[in-house]
Amino acid sequence: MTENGKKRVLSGIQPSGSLTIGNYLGALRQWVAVQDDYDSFFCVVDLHAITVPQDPETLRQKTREVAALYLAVGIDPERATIFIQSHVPAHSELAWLLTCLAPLGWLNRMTQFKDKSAKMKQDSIGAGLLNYPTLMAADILLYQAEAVPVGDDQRQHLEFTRDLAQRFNHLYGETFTIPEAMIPPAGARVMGLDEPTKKMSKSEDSEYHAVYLLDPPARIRKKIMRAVTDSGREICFSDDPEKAGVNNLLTIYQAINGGTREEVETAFAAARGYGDLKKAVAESVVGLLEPLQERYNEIMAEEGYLDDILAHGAARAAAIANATLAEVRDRMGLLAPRSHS
Ligand code: AQP
Repeated sequence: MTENGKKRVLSGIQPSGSLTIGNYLGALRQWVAVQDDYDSFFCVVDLHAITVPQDPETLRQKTREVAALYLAVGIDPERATIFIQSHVPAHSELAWLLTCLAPLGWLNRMTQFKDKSAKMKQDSIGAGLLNYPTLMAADILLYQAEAVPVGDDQRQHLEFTRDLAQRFNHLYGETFTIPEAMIPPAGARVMGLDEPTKKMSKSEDSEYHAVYLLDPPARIRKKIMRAVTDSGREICFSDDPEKAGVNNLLTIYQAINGGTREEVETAFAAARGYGDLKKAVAESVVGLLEPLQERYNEIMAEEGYLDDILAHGAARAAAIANATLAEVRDRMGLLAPRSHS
């Protein structure tokens, strides 16, 4: 519990590409919903992005883009703290201290590491990719966050964070709050439009894989109309991998428009085929993203606005993070520095 009596949440997104509707439905939308009830910290996790190779100029540009999108989706800097992870050095320092406690066996078991490293040449996999969950644990634990709003793919990393926090508390005494994952009921796992058995990701290259938050309406329609489905006609939710494409389109529709699964299926009972479903999904996505894109353009056009918010956010975040870090250093036996007089 914080000074204002509210529980705290922290979450972040990597500026490793253009944000997708998966990032929005799985994470961002929840952030907007919780900002009134929780003391909220949302960061752009640039240190996570560099666990795989990034072009420096593109990374800088994407970092600002992601921060501006946080504002454009409705995160209010008066109510929530928005900052860039690397602007608060405590994240790197706590990550190192926790790295020294993180069992290699736990890290080796992480699905994201296995998936990402499998796509890379063995000698180009950086140790940072393996240590990614330890940095994520540091992000969360620094703020003593009680809840972490994320999509379903981050469940395992959250479990890792909880285990590591418990290990620290056991070894050095109660220090960290044990966080809970906050996973949305619909939209927690949006799948790729071109390959609906695979999670939609911002760092996939294929042109028809994802709808990006900044895609113009014509491109959104084109991508959704080309989404992979099956040779049937039945429009219903299903766990059958054959029907994964239709299931994904229905999931996106439901996540945007609400309603139960039955209500969504009933809405499409009179549809003449998958074309009608795709049109309805495309219009829902366009309707969702158009106002967001307008706000994004306004934010980017206002000189200094974004940078001021980020500077203020980093200062606010650092005050809290540094206090936790000082306690951790002390508990681990690191000599406190004395200022030079
Ligand atoms: N397809 C998705 N459906 C629902 N939620 C999703 N998230 C990501 N993809 C989906 C959620 O968005 C947040 C972003 O997390 P991240 O950028 O730190 O890393 P990620 O989960 O690895 O996301 P991406 O888009 O797949 O990035 P890349 O391609 O760079 O690895 C998290 O809350 C995540 O759950």
